[in-house]
Formats: sequence, structure tokens, C-alpha cells
Amino acid sequence: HSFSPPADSILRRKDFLLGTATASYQIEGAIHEDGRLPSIWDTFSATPGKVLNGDTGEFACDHYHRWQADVELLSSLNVDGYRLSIAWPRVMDENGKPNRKGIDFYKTLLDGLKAKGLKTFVTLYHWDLPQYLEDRGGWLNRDTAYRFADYAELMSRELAGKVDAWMTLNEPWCSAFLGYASGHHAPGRTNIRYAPQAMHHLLLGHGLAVPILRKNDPGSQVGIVANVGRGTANTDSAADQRAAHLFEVQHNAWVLDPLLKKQIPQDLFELWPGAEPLVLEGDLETIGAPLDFLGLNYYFRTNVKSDGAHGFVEAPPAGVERTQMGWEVYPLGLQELLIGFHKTYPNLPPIYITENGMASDDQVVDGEVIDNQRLSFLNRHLAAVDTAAKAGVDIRGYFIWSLMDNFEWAFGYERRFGIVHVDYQTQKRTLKRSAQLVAKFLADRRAQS
Ligand code: GBH
Repeated sequence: HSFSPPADSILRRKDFLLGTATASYQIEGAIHEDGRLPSIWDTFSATPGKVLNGDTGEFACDHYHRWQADVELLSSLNVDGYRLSIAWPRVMDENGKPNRKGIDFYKTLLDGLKAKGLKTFVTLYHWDLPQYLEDRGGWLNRDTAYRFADYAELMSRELAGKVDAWMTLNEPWCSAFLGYASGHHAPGRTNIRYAPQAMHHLLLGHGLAVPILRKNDPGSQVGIVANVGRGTANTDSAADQRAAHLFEVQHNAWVLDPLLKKQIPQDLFELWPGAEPLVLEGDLETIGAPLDFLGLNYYFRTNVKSDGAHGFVEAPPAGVERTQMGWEVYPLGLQELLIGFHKTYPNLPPIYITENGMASDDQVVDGEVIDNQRLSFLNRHLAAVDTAAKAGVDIRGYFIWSLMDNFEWAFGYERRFGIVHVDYQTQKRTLKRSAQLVAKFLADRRAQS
């Protein structure tokens, strides 16, 4: 196993950004320090039965205290960029008052990254909503969109010049659907009618934030991150084809159509009859603000069949390669989605793959972690990116999820997505073989004239 993209691969170009990604709640820990207020994930993970093994983000990777060493670690990997997120409850209280200590943490961190020559990609909202906002209705309350805009205003004023690319939201699909309909994520609410309302307010918050970020930090790029899923049909039957289409409407078009077409896909209401997104006049214009880039997170495909009515059910294929999450390894899906979006959305902005990667439970043996499945996974998905680029899709970079093993939401610490292994007892970081080979590739790429 190696990490060696073909000679003509887009990856060999120095201007193709290769980076790693993390998120605040998944790595920081220090949830009671320096005035950080509770988030919905503190509440959710403290609720018995919500997170595997009762894990919480209380300590996580202790990145809040170890950020300097982690910046050194990133630098040793020779990556071009790093995607991180800001914890909203660290930087702003319920009256909109800034928390200096929280803001200073991100200022020094970003300065540290810039000092190493890293491009900084900063997500404002990677799911850790302040609990005080959930107590007022969370994303079901339209006011939360305006509070998000205030937060974007504060951050872009304070951090202007330190951020290469802003991302408003990470995966609004997950916030809306897993948070408010299935309840698998915080705040754990379970009514399908909530999902379109939460989504609308999330996207409205995004749309309000875009011009603010541009005005306050004119040197940066402004975008958003959507998770995308490939839905394939179990058979050629019209009903199964329709089911696969509806899967992709629910996962992709639900987010991308408002952003890129200023429309809510009407097929959604076939799945959720009577759903009301609570759209006011002008909202779709706000949401459809032009983007400098679009971040896409891709993990796997879902094979589906008709449920016999107006929906889809999963039809998991047998005998396929899967990861520690049970997710099918399906690089073709990434290629197909990228090429498909390029056709569907004539105004598709430049793309960054802001997350892709896999969980595996490889352990440290004699100081080494041999994660060959991950290397193979990365190679194949990067080949899919390369194919899409050659088919005309404007793709600027790719971030491996994740820099290091971390709090994998409802799955706690048992699922390990890092290219760096974390021993949670000692907080020792060990480069897995994938990290070593990526670092080597990037060092060679840099050395080339
Ligand atoms: C990303 O989300 C997150 O951004 C990141 O924080 C996380 O650690 C990482 O991926 C790994 O999980 O319709 O029920 O089959 C996860 C993306 C998108 C994966 C939706 C599951 C299908 C849910 N998720 N997807 S379902």
C-alpha cells in the first residue's frame, strides 16, 4: 500500500489544496473553561442512551490545551490547509456579548496556523449550538437565524485577515434531519414536520451571514458545506428508480436547490406531505446569495428500493467492502455526484471536498498503526475526484476527515476517523501509516520545481 497518485493526477498540482479537517466539539474538550457556555451537544451527550458508551465531549482530544502541539503536528504532515470550526458557545453569551477569552483562543490558534503557512478554512457552525438558543426553540425559531448572523458579524470582525475561507454551516442536512426529525443528533427532537422548518432557518442564517462575512473580511472566500449522498436503485423498475431519485432529493437537492436555484424542491413534499418550511417573502433570495465556493462532504452510497408508497427504504447490498461505521466503500458515488451537480447546476461554484475519509479500529502495535484500508480508501476517492476534474468539474482541494481520532458524535470515541491515532488515556498522538505516506507525498510534491 502506498499513497502515490498517477503522474497526470490533479493531486500532483501544487495549487490543488490537500488538507485535513476537524470540528470544535469533536476535539477541543475544556467545556467548562474560560467562560464557555453549554452547547446542545453537552446536553445531548449527558442524556443516557444517546451516545455510545455514554461518551461526551468533556475531554475529547484536549485540543483546547494542546493546540500548539497539534499545529506542529499539522505542520509535520506538510498539508496545505486545515479546516476547523469555532465553538459558538465559547465566543458569545445569551445577550450577544463577546467572550474575550474564547475569541483569543481562536485568534492565537489561527495565527499559529498562518505562521506555519497553512491555509485556514473556518466553519462557523459545526453543530454545537449554544444551549441558551435551543432553550428558545433552536433552529425551529426564526430568531436563531438572526442570532447566527450576529455571531458571523462578531467573528468576521474579530478574525478578519486570519481566515482564508469561511464556511457558514457544516451539513445543514444533519442539523435539520438528524437533530429534529430522527433525533440521532442533538437536540434529539423527533418530528418529521420540524425538519423542513429547521432547514429553512439554518439556510436563512447562512444567507444572512454571507454578505456580512464578505463585508468584514473582504480578503477571504465565503462558502458553505453540504453533506451529499449517492442514492442508487435496487432494480431497474420505475418504482425503484423513483425511490433513488427521492433519496437524492432528500439528501442533496433539499440543501443545494435553495442555495443554487433559489428553490425548494417540490418532490420533497411527496416524501413529507403537509410539511411547511415557513418561508417568508425574500427568504429564498437571501439564501441564494452567490458563493465563492461550495464545500461537499462525501462518505458513502445508499442503495434503495421503493417502500411501496411515496418513499424509499434501504436495500443494503451484500458482499461489499465496508468501514468500521458499516458504511459501504463506494468511490464511484463521489465521481457521479460531482459530475451530476456540474450538469444540474449551471452556476455551480468551485468545489472543495471538505470531508472524505473512513473509520477503522486499527490499534498501535510497536508504535505503529497500519491502516491499509484507509490508504486504499483515500487513493480510490482521490482518483474519483481526479476523474471528475478531468470531466470539467472545477475542484480546488480535498480535506481528509479527520486529522485525528475524535468524538464521533453518537458513536463516541469507538469509531476512529483520524489519520493520526489518539490514545485517550495519555492524549498521545501517533501518525498512522496513512498520515506518514500523505506527508511524504506532500514533501515530494513541494520539492518539485
Ligand atoms: C460528517 O457527518 C461530519 O461533518 C463530521 O463531523 C463527522 O465526524 C464525519 O462526517 C464522520 O461521520 O440517512 O441516516 O443513512 C457525517 C455525514 C451524513 C453520515 C448523513 C451519515 C447518512 C445518514 N453523515 N449520512 S442516513
